[in-house]
Formats: sequence, structure tokens, C-alpha cells
Amino acid sequence: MMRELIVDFASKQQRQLLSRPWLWISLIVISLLVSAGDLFAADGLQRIKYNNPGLIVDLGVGLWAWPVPYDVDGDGDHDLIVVCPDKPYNGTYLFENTAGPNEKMPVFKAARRLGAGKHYAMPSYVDGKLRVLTPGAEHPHFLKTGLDIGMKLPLAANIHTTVVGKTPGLFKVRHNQWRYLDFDGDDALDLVVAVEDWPDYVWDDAWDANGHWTNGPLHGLVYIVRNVGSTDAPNSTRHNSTRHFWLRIAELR
Ligand SMILES: [Ca+2]
Ligand SMILES: [Ca+2]
Ligand SMILES: [Ca+2]
Repeated sequence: MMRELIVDFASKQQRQLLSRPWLWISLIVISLLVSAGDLFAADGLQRIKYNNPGLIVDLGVGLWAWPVPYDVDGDGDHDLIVVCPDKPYNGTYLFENTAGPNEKMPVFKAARRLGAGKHYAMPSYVDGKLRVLTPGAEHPHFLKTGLDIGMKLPLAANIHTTVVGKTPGLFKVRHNQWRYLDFDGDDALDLVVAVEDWPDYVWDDAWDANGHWTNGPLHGLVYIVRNVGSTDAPNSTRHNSTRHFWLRIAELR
């Protein structure tokens, strides 16, 4: 009985409300605000759309894309996994190639997210198999969970600790990229590590009034970490110091 009375009261109220013009004006305003919400996110930022509405593929991630090409599904064409460490598109994304082998301009399916993203994901191809490294770690389940599971290598992630320049600042070592390579051909996988050293360069606003660069150059260095064990049982720590086995083979300026 009580329920029926409440329902009946509500119906009368609704009929009275619907007869008032201000209600309809309010509904129109709310509708316009909802439409604006499609363009502007809650933080007030507007997402910029691609300007080519005729595209049939949407192959892209955010800033700092680290590509890892590999035939993930074994059908003969290269699929593409791209790691994005930035925001808001952080993740490791698999784009499946739908074109088949030998297509120079393949079309990829929409991305499937495998896991989180971080900087410096690098592919190595060992005996036809993909192995993915980030500084100081290998990711054995990369094809299923991206970088979420890491197996720590017996080395510090920052093997380049001696900066070329002495200027303190925001940028020290950037781009710390690790890959497997049998550098000396002894069938034991070694590591090649490429780093950028920034303290000498600092940042890109060091010109004087005459247009001369007043900071130092940007330094790039390549290290080989020799494996004195085997691929299955790697060892780079003989003599209690990994440094004995680091060979700095190049400095790029
Ligand atoms: Ca494939
Ligand atoms: Ca395919
Ligand atoms: Ca070797």
C-alpha cells in the first residue's frame, strides 16, 4: 500500500515537472555539456585526432616507442610489438600483421595490450628466437605478458657509472640499451650495452650570443660485457669484478 502511494505521488510530480519550460531548457544545456565531454577529458585536455580520416590502420603508440618486430603467431609474417613507457598510453602492445609474408606495406590489426611499458626494451634474435632485455633484466614471457615479469641478470643495470662530463643536472645517463650478441664467437652469448652520457651536454639551451655552443658534446658509448661462462650458465664476474670484463669499444660524439 505504501509503495503504491509513493509511485502515484512520483507520477504526479513528474507530470508537473514535465509541463515546465525551464526543465526542458535545463535538459538541453545538460545535453550540450555531455557532448562537450566527448571532446574534453575530465582534466580539460583535448585529445588531438589524426587528420587522415581515410586511414585503414591505426598503428601507433605514445612518446618513446620501442619497437620489437617478431613473427609472434608463426604464420610467416612479421608482427610488431611496441613498448611505450610514457603517459597516458603506457603499455606493451601487440599489432598483428594481417598481410602475410613478403608484403612491404602490411596492414596491422588494432593493438592488444600485453602489459606495462618501460624504457629501453630491446630485442635480440638468438637462434631464431626472440629474447627481450631491459637494463639488467630479461623478460622470458614477453610475448604473453610484455615486461611485467623480469628475470634479473647478474649485473648492475647501470654499468656505465663514470660520466664523461662533470656537470650535475637532470640528465645523466639516458638510453641504456642491452642486447645479446656472441661478440667473440665462442658460442657463449655476451652482452652489448649502448648508453648515452648527457652531463657534458646538459640540455639544448647553451648557445651564446654569437650562436656558439657553450656546453660539451653529447656522448654515446658502447660496451661489450664478455661472458666467460656459457650461454646456459653465464659468468662475467670472475676475479670478483665485472669491470675486468667490460670492454668499452667505442665512444660516439
Ligand atoms: Ca605473424
Ligand atoms: Ca599474419
Ligand atoms: Ca661470446
